[in-house]
Amino acid sequence: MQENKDRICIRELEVYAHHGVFAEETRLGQKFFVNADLSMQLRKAGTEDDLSLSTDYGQVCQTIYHFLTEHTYRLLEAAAEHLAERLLLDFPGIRELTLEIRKPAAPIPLPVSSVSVSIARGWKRAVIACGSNMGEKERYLQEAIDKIAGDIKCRLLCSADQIVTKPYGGVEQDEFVNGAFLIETLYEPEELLTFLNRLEAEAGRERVIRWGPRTLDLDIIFYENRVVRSARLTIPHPDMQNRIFVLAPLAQIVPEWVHPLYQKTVTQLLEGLQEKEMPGETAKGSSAAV
Ligand code: A4P
Ligand code: MG
Repeated sequence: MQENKDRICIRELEVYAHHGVFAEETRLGQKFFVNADLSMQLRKAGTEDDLSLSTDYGQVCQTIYHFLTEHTYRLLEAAAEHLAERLLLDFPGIRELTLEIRKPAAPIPLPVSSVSVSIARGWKRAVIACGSNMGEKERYLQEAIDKIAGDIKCRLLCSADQIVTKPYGGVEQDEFVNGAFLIETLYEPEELLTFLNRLEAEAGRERVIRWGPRTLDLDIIFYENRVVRSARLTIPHPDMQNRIFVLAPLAQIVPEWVHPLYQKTVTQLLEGLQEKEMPGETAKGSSAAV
């Protein structure tokens, strides 16, 4: 797919506000200038000449103005971070933005014309696999999906059918119900993991045996095409390519998603695994129960 380069650009919006580390800055206030580049799809609004198919830049300016005058932050970084989030939440057409807040009269005793902070933020796509093999399995999965859909920083785009699967990994335990869903989120990967771990805890999840029984397991499979390797988090999920109970639901919702390390689509990974596990059988139709 071709990269979307459509933008609405706001330049040098002047706002008198009270952000700063020094007491005089928050007491007296000073001028700030805001630049914003809003990334969105403008083709339809352009061809139809219809404002309702675009984002009203007048309203965006009003939101920036009111937000910066009604809040006080010590740091430009904090003002920019919170303002970016507000714009992404309030204007659904904005997928990504860059935001610069400039302070022309920063209290620096040197001949500097201005300082500014510039950040880029946006909605990111993530694929999450879910599983349960204790208690009311379907209900645990459904409640997790409902909570994710209800979270202000997540949008549920689609979810796969739930499938019943045999336990994988050698632990003697009850069969699983598995699923997967695609979201757009404002959480960064580690924040998303913290949020998902909270949902697992709310479902009464206890971590006793590795790969053992659980009320709810939520694993981040993909986050955009990023590769993450930290102490807490590995993305893409390191064992996904060996699990039909992950790949089969994924093939329903994101068949063309390319694994950033293997450079294969989900469909190719699934077909490769099925061929390995069940040589000679056709890939399609054999993946529902594992
Ligand atoms: N972690 C690292 N990367 C990720 C990621 N991408 N997404 C860390 C989520 N978590 C990630 O996981 C241990 C730690 O992995 C987390 O604290 C997080 O910091 P866990 O869920 O607490 O422990 P676990 O589930 O026992 O281990 P693991 O390796 O995550 O197991 P899996 O991969 O979750 O597999 N059989 C069937 N049929 N269906 C299943 O769903 N699930 C498992 C567990 C075993 N067999 C199964 C199924
Ligand atoms: Mg897990």
